[in-house]
Amino acid sequence: MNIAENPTTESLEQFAREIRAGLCQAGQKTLPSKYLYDPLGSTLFEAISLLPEYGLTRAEERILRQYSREIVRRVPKPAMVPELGSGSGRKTRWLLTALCERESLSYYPIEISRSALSSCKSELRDIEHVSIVGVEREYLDGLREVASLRPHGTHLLVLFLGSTIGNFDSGADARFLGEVRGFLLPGDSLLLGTDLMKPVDQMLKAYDDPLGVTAAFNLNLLARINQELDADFNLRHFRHSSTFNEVTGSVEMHIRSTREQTVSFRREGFSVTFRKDETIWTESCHKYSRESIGELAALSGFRTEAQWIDDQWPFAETLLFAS
Ligand code: AVJ
Repeated sequence: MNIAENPTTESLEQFAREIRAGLCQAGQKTLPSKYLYDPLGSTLFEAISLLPEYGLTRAEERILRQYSREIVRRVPKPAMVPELGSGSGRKTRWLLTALCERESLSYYPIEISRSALSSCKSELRDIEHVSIVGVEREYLDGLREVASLRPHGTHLLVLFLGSTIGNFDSGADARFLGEVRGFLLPGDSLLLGTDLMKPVDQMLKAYDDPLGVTAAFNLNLLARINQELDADFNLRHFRHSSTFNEVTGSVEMHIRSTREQTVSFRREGFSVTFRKDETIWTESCHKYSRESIGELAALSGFRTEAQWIDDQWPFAETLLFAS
């Protein structure tokens, strides 16, 4: 089953609007990182998660494989389980398997990427006693929808894994979790995955691998824009770059123009000029400390119930309760 947004013209218009706004604003050009995940982008991210330099996904999977029973024991039943950005669904398997040992339940992956949603559904289809209801919406719209379906007395366990929270700018992460909190009742829970601060060279390698998979993932955003908006980015004249911003504590992915050039958007009827070495900022990946997770939780109306940290790659899974 699926709860789908009405079809694609509206989302194509929104895509066009957001791309144009990000490229035409004064100062630093930006593109929203959520658009990295078209079918090829989602597949490239799956490949990133297998790279030796990118330990994040494997760390979280180790935690969930090892501690899902313990996590589930702390969550009241009956439970409904929405997930913000399910991706392939591979890590979620461990939690759903532990949950359905005690009750049958509904799982609601919330995703704007239709291809991610359908691979998640086929990945998890075989788990017994779990019915999967895909929600093709932005996170907060999807969560509002799922929360409105809650039967009286049911507990919500919201999953927000993979350190996707780190893609929000600092301050925006707490505002976003505050909005999530607004759809919950006291005692509902949020399982939050966050990548932790590590030595800078280790973080940079994770976002600039020698095989060039991350570069392909980043540049694919331009290929997607070419395809969907009939633009003419020449991908050979742009380069992937990653830097660590010491002030914000985030790895930033950029796309750098290797020359002065103009890109036309024929469908939209505008063009954008680039100076040599000018960049488009496509993603921030904030790295947390244990203290900053606690502060983030408190600021947004949650308290920390328990936390698990991987011993090979600093990554934290934190179970929060709505206060
Ligand atoms: C999927 C958002 C967790 O921020 O590390 C991986 C995306 N970007 N390599 C991250 C990503 C570049 C990833 N998340």
